[in-house]
Amino acid sequence: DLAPVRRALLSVSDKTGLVELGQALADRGVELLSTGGSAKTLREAGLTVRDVADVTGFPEMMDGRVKTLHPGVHGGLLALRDNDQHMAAMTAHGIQPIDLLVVNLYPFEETVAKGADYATCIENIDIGGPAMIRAAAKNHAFVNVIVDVEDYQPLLDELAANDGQTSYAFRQRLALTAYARTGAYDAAVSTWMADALDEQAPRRRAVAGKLAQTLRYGENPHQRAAFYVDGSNRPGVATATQHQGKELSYNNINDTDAAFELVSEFLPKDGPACAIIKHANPCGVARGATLKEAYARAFDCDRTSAFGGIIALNMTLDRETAEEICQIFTEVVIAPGAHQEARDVFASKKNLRLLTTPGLANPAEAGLMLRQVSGGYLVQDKDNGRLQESDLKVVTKRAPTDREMADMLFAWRVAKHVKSNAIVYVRDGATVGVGAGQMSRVDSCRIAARKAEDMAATLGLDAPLTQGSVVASDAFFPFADGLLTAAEAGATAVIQPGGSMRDDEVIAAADEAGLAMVMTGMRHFRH
Ligand code: 93A
Repeated sequence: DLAPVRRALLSVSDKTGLVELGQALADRGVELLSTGGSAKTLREAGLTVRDVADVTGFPEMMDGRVKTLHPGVHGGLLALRDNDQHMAAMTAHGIQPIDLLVVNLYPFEETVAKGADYATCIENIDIGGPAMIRAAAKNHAFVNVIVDVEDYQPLLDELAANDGQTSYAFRQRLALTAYARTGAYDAAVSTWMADALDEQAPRRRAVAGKLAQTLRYGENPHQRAAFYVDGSNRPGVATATQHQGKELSYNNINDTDAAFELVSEFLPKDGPACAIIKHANPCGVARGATLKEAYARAFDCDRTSAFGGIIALNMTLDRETAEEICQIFTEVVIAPGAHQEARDVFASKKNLRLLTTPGLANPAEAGLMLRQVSGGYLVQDKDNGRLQESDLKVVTKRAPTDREMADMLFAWRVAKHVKSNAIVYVRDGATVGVGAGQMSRVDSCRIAARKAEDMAATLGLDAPLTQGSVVASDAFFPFADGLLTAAEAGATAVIQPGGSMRDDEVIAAADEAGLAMVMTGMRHFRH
């Protein structure tokens, strides 16, 4: 199953390593064919190269849109070397076999990332490159296809080990890499275009991504993992700059994303905010007069869980906040910027990863969410639901006070980011108890209240901070029991979707307990 490499076609946008590869191939006696810019680079290095135009009998035309799209190229890539008819066709039409294709595509993803205009992005959609890659990959029984600079050296090693030939297994792996690349490339085009047209219909959006990073392991050390980016280039963990600390792990990426999406609910113009995440759930979210205070108040929601957490801030990290954060062990801090002084403070904390983004995420932006199930994917719109005070319906005799209203809106935004069943107690713009991921809503109410009691003991308070708090529930209370648990914990106002068969019972119980309650008409399940 060894196949010789006698003729190579090199057509690359990224010229890194091209001359070295060309030289090594030429040294092995391989004939080099090449397209305009690649041929020029090779010739300037003193190598002998034949122009593809010479093979096709056509000049490169239409601004390079048509260079390699010709039977002289595709026949040479696709012909089965052990098929007499194919070989006869080659002879009849003067087509010569191409045994090695080296292509890297027009930098479409990079062009989009730079914020290029529509026409520039269109011009950077490579057509001839993917066509050749797919042809060569299909014919991997005989042909080698390289799409990544990283594979140049392995190719040369393979040729060296096999006297100028490659093994079938080697070519198979190259073909696999090649199809992964063309698949991701077209997905990037599709994602860009869907964004440009603001198209959200799942059937018009491709689901794929580009490998950004091979991770050390997945959720657990025995699971392999990788990070793929979709090319949409939104502010977030995928596009953040890491300033220090070890490489992000799978769980770090997942939690950092959760933290950043949550804190992005709070615009800087409304003041500093901080979210601390553990296991993808918030264990503290708060506003503050300063960023340091926002962090300290978020920390005070659940100091035990915050240890080893992921912190997201909605403003540029300052020195004071950085010093406060350094008091305990934290895995990751993400913020839309960090002052040099703050970075200096972190410099001694070698394990702390600091990420900065060009801005906050836009929680109102449309997008898709993807989840894998056995045998398929579930695709849905991102939960970008957001409410104003005017969207809420007061259903109790007592209307909420202004303070309760502000806290309810805060609690509702947090609840959207808590795994169901989600219960969030908030007082004065800070969570004071979070109940997450329970199968029963009443359990979430109890757990959140109990956490507040534990914190009261830690902080030496007379009463838990749930006294005088408001409570948000991500879905309706099916019975009055959850609501009554919250009232017992000291909550005075409730925000919930409503829509239960027993809404009347729940409203009556709220009235009896003297609670104010508003209904949102919107649910925020998150699983
Ligand atoms: O515009 S294209 O889609 N039309 C083609 O026929 C074609 N053939 C190769 N782009 C084409 N290519 C691409 O040109 C390759 O994928 C590669 O990225 C680039 C190399 O061009 P040059 O050698 O002129 O720098």
